[in-house]
Amino acid sequence: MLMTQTMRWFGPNDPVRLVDIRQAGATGIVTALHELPNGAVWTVDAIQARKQMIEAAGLAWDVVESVPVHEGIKTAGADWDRLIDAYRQSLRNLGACGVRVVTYNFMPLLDWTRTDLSFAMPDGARALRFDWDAVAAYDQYILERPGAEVDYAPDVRARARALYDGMSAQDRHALERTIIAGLPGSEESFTSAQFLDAIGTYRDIGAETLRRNHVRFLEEVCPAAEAAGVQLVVHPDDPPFPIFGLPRVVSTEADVTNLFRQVPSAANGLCFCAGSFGARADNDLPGIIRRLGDRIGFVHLRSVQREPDGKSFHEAAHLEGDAGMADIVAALCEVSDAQNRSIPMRPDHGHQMLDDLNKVTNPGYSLLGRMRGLAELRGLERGIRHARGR
Ligand code: DNO
Repeated sequence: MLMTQTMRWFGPNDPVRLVDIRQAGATGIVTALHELPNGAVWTVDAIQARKQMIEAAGLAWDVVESVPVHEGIKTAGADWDRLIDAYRQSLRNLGACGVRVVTYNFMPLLDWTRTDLSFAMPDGARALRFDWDAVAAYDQYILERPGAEVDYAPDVRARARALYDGMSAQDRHALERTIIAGLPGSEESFTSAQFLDAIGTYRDIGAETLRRNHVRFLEEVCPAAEAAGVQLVVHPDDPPFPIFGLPRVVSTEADVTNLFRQVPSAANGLCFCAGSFGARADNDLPGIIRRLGDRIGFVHLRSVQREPDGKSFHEAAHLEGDAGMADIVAALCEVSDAQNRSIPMRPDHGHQMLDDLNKVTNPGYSLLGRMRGLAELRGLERGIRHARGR
């Protein structure tokens, strides 16, 4: 069965309109009630109102991205019970409204992180980039995180110093905003002072504790999700390794397999993100799909081009870069056919290109680059199926 083509939409304030998404050829929408504060219950009325808006445009609300997991859950703080109750209630309300796939992540403090939102590609388009030297420069010389230097190899430290010294005050400010002010869809936003403070809340929370809190969260909410007919799909860490001394525990196939082993509920699923997993060369992307296919409830398709230092990357066009998109889509075709279901996918991120270069856009979420990506991906899927005779 063909994948269900969706696009992310940030709600009524998104400069990309529902009619644009429909013309791009998607049938489904991926969105959230972004206006609600983290930890609030999503009411049936609010969900219904958004759903009607989407349906009035001839589209379906296929996936929620995301119902945010509050920091008080990630850190198992004092407010745990109230936050878990609110989360369960939001899932019940979504299920009652017929919205059945809910994405979330378990990254401490920061969601996805980049250092450059306007990296020039050879064809003149602009891409998102994550540069480890720039992270090191920010961490050591702008954030001035105590002890940061132990996280960087001597050659990285030397390059970071030179990078920082060559930056104007404006460049330094821009780097800071890019890293911590919150990219589209992010759940938190900080100043450097607030960020440093917040990092302190993880002083006693290493990877093991964070994993435990994640399992506990799933044990508490999966039964409610199952009863509501909702699948929770965890989004992998982006990038898939610790940054700023904060643990990240959903970075590899083993991390995810472990979660499924510990919480076997059918409501415990995966949002397979080719870009996030793909930033690590040791993640076998088609293999993850083949082995964990029955858990995959949603797919983000994009391709990163890894850079030689093993940490940095930029976002290539959807069929270029290191992902190996043809093998990924072929594996998805196998999984969906074996299970006779249509898996919702969206073209993730996209270059800022053509007319969008002259517009104010949400980084990674301008229309034309994603429309190009979706067109290429749907062609790839049809081509693979045609060659296989189905
Ligand atoms: C970035 C997105 C992430 C994702 C969250 C899921 O473009 O893929 O922000 O939505 O991590 O909770």
